[in-house]
Amino acid sequence: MDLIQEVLGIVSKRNPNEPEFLQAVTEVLESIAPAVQRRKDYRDAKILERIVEPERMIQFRVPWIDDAGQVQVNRGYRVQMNSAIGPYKGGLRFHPTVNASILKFLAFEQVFKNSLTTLPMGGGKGGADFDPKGKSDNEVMRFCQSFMTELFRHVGPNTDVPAGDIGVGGREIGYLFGQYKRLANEFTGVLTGKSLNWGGSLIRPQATGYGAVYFAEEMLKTRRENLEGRICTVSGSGNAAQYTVSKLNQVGAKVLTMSDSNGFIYDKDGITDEKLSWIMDLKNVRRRRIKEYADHFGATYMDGQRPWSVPCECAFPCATQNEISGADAKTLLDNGCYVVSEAANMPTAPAAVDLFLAAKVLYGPGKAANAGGVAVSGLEMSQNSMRLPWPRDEVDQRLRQIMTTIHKNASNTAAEYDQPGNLVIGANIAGFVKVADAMLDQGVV
Ligand code: NDP
Ligand code: 2IT
Repeated sequence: MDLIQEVLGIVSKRNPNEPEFLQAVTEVLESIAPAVQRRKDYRDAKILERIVEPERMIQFRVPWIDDAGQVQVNRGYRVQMNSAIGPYKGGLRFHPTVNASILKFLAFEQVFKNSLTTLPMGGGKGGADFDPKGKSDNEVMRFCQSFMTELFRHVGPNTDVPAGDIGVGGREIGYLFGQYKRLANEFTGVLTGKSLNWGGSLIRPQATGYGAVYFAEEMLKTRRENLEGRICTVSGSGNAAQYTVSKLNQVGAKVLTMSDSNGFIYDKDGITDEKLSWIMDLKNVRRRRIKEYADHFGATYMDGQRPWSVPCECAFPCATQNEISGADAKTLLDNGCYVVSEAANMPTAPAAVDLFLAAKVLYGPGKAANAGGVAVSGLEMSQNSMRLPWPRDEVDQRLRQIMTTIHKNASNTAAEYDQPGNLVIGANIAGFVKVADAMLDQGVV
């Protein structure tokens, strides 16, 4: 469709040197073309031209003092992409690779993901090129305080509600919240992923991983199968990966791998709950490298490699963008992998997505499969508004229900557009139509 290429041309011209943003926009726009074809009102209202442009983007200096007394300077951002269906909502990423391209791709994906959750949340993302690795707790605290000293004027419980992402977990959310409360002089649900005893929701730490497994179960149900006894590979060893492994163990699957940015471990006996607890302590408390698992448990460690060469039936990428290349996808398929559920955002490179779709494996794209994290963030917002926490079972039930609904919606939409089983098209169109209709209702803004 000419319009799609025309808009992609504008995006690439207006955002030079932003390959991740262009990749995310290209994937979404090309797959929603049939929906745009059907809707002259979308074309007349220039929905595509507007949806690719952030409503607002803030970039700011984050100065802080390290333990040696030296002044350090990082760059902070918040991308407020779309607020048609609710306040901006999305995580903060602290990682040395963070730049405008990465945050805009994440914010763009978030718009459609949040729409799929059925909850009233717009899309945003933020972060900084700060590397928490090797920093003391005090350094992380001073950084977070400085970051929030600027961010606080741009966020609020009805405006923009950040949460965690890579490099931002419970510790960072605590420091950020403390500084917000001090500056705004109010105790309010401005962040999600808070600790339980000061406004957090049960199941939020687990939600991304549990959700990605629930989504895989929904995909398998369409073939009257389940995860029991399935051989799985997982990448990453952070929040998303840990609770993916935990839920896979609960449903009787066997997980062979986990990784970090240095390499992966392969445990042929499976990463049991006991071994996973050890990893959680290693990663969340001692903050060390996954390699130590191999030394401790006598497993294999592959330096500088990703886990996709290990034969599996189900793959759960839980680390970062573009971590499954075309060559990795071919290896996975050759080895018999037929389920891919993305807990990470955009972990599969375009050439690999094409291979998965052509092979007609059960492929759950991130904006559907990892929506459980932000969905429970939405439930945390509801509980904060009511000032009433819900029990664990209630939140878990709602998470499961939301993942089932997302799968059904993506699956039905794919069928409606004559692409049964193609959850890329299904999720993108279903997420898009709700936001586009809201934009139409609200006029040219
Ligand atoms: P964490 O910081 O808790 O963990 C990130 C993990 O990924 C670590 O094991 C890290 O290794 C690894 N990793 C990060 N960058 C790279 C890289 N460039 N190459 C190889 N490995 C890397 O983050 P999360 O678990 O929260 O996030 C993981 C993914 O899940 C991200 O894509 C995120 O956007 C997505 N996600 C997270 C949600 C959440 O609620 N937290 C919700 C939805 C999606 P190392 O320690 O060596 O850096
Ligand atoms: O990518 C994501 O959906 C997240 N990092 C979680 C966002 C949130 O607001 O909970």
